[in-house]
Amino acid sequence: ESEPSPVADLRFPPGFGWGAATSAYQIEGAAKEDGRGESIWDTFSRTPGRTRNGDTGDVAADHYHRYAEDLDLMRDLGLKSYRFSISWPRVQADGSGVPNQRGLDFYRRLVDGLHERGIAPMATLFHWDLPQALQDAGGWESREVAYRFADYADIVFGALGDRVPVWLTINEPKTVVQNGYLSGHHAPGHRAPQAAYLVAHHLQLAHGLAVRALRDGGGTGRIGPAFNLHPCYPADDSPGAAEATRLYDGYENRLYLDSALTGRYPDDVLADLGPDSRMVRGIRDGDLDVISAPVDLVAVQYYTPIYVTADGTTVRRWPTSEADWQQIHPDGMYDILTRVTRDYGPVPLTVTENGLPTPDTLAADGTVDDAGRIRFLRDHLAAAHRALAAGVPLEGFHVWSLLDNFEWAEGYDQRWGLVYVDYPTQRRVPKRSAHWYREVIAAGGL
Ligand code: PNW
Repeated sequence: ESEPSPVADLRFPPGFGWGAATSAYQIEGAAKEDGRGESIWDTFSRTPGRTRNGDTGDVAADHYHRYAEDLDLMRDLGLKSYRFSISWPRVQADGSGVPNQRGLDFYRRLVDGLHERGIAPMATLFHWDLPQALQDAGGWESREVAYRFADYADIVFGALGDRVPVWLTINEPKTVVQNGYLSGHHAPGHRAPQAAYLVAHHLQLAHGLAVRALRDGGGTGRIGPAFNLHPCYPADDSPGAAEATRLYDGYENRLYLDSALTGRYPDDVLADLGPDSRMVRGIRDGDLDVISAPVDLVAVQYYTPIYVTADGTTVRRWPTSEADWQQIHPDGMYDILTRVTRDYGPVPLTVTENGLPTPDTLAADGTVDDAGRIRFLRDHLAAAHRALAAGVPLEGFHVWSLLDNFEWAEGYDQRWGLVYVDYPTQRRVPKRSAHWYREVIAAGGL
């Protein structure tokens, strides 16, 4: 394991957005404070059997109270960009109606603290914590929720728009579809394929309505979607595998990219869903114009490739991380970034998540040695650098995650942070990877 030399061989452009990412429910805690309402993740995580060890985000990394200390950690790392999410039920407890000023004030303090430390805020409007009241009214299966989201976005733009240069609309619509409505291992925990793709359409609609709300409100910030993209490769050389991979790619990537960036849903996916599917019946005239409202950037989250066989199942090709769904394949970063640029043109891209869980422990000498994270990030940054060299307009790279946090159904067992959180004491300990990342940022590359 060699540490980087102070002079970088792989230089990133000046102004590159070296960053780290988090989300509200995963770090904030303070679940009942300052007028916060309940979200579907409160309900889900408090339901026995849904999360590992019954873990919830009630306390998480207690960031709501410790944000000032966390801002200092970011400054010490030398971050240029910090991606966080805004909790809708802190802003509107029931997902509609008058805003809760105390909730907005928290994000104002956070954003001001970032500026004071020279870090650019990047705010995600929705990272899965839907107000429970809206779920009770049908959740994302209800078209109405997309309009409620636009109202919420408008409130947030009004409160913070002057201080947030980059907005992301919906975090990973695909994960809501696949985990929330197909496998059911995320909130709201349904297994309903017909509902799932209607949800996809309403999430895309919500994205477009929020873009429109920013423009209509005269907002000066930039805005875009945040997609987790999976490069899909055939598992073998058979024509059947190639064909199955194409459709798989439609569901994983083109469903979201095509609708948002070209104003069309992919024909193969629509045909596969069928004209009587709830999604296809739920598309109204004009929806795709809303969904494809011009964006300023596309946020790309890359974790793993997928290898598809002729019968449409998947196989494992590379070693996995502690997350069983994650195969470690840095070339996938290059492939997915160059593909987005090739297929959708020169829209600016930023990597908003990349990382892995490691089996970290706090040693007696107070250090945390996560050599696996250093190797992983080095290899993925090198792949991102190759994409830059190939002409991809890549603006930044955000490690998932700044802090160890509530990893959804996996609870606190998986540690994804650059910074270790000792949950009993809430002490923060920068891991070896954090020290390494600080030097990468200072050197401007690897
Ligand atoms: C993302 N997959 O979720 C989320 O945006 C984060 O909140 C989460 O903590 C992080 O990645 C790590 O899981 C994903 O199956 C969930 O490929 C599933 C997948 C990818 C990302």
